[in-house]
Amino acid sequence: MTDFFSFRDRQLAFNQTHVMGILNVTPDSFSDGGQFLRKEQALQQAQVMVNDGAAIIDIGGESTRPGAEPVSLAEEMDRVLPVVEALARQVDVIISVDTSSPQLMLEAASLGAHLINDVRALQRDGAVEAVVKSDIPACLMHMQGQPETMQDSPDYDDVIADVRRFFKRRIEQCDAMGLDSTRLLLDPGFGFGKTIEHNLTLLNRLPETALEGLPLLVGMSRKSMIDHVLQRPVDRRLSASIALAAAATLKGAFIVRVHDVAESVDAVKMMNAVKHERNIYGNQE
Ligand code: 9MG
Repeated sequence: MTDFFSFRDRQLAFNQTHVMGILNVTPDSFSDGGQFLRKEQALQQAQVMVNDGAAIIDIGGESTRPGAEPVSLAEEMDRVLPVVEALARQVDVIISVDTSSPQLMLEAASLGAHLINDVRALQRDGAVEAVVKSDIPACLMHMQGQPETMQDSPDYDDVIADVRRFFKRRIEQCDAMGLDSTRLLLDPGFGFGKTIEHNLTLLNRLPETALEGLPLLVGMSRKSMIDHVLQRPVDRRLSASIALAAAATLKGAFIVRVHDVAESVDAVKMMNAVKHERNIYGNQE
C-alpha cells in the first residue's frame, strides 16, 4: 500500500486524519445578493476554512436533510460550478463536490474538482461512468432509504453487517465498470437511515466498516444524533461535534467532514499526536 491517497494532482498521507470543511451553497447559507455575491461569500468562507486547517472543501448545492426541498439539476449546477471554478483557480486546497448528478460530476471535474462525494454511492444512472471518465476518486456513502423518508423507521438485523455488505457490493460493481477500489473512500453515512443506536454502534465499531482496508470518511458534525443524547438544538452542538470528530480520529477515520473547522482541526491534530505518541507537527516548545 502507498503512503498517500491521491486526489488527482494532490495527495493526503494515510498516517493521519484530515479535516474536510463543509461549504453549502444553498440559498439559506449566504445572503441573497445574486450569483456574484454568493460566489464571493462562498470563496471567502472557503479561504477561512483553509486558513483554519481544512485539507478539503466539500461544496454542495442541494441539502440532503430529511424534508429538504429537492432542487433541479440546472439550479444545482448554477450554485456549485462557479464556486468550483473560482476555488480551483484561487485556493490551494482539495476540492470535493457533494452531488449525485453525473452531469455535475463531469463538469465539476473538468473545472478542477478533485473528489466526488456522493451520498447515493454512485447509484444513479451514469454516475460510475462519470467518475471513471473524470479520473478522480469518489466517496461511496451508505444510506438506508431516500433522504425524504430515511429517518421514518430505520431497521437492520445487524447494522455493521448491512453496511459491510453494501460496500462489498458497490466496490465490486464499481470495479466491474472500471472504477478501481484504489480510487474509493467509504462512508457509513451517520444519520442516513440510522437510529441513535445504529449511529453509536457504527462509531464504536468504525474500523469494521473499512472494507478491504479502504479509507473512511465520516460526517457527524451538528447532526441530530447529538440532540438524541444531549437534547441540544443545532446551534448548541459544537462541543459534541468536536468530541465526535476526536472519537472518529481515534477510531481510524481518514477524513472527518465538519462545519466548525478551526475547533475540529485542533481536536483532530491532538488525536493524531496521541495515535503517534509524539508531536508529529514538529513545533518546539
Ligand atoms: C453531504 N453529506 C451530508 N452528510 C454527509 C456525511 O455524513 N457523509 C458524506 N460523505 N456526505 C455527507
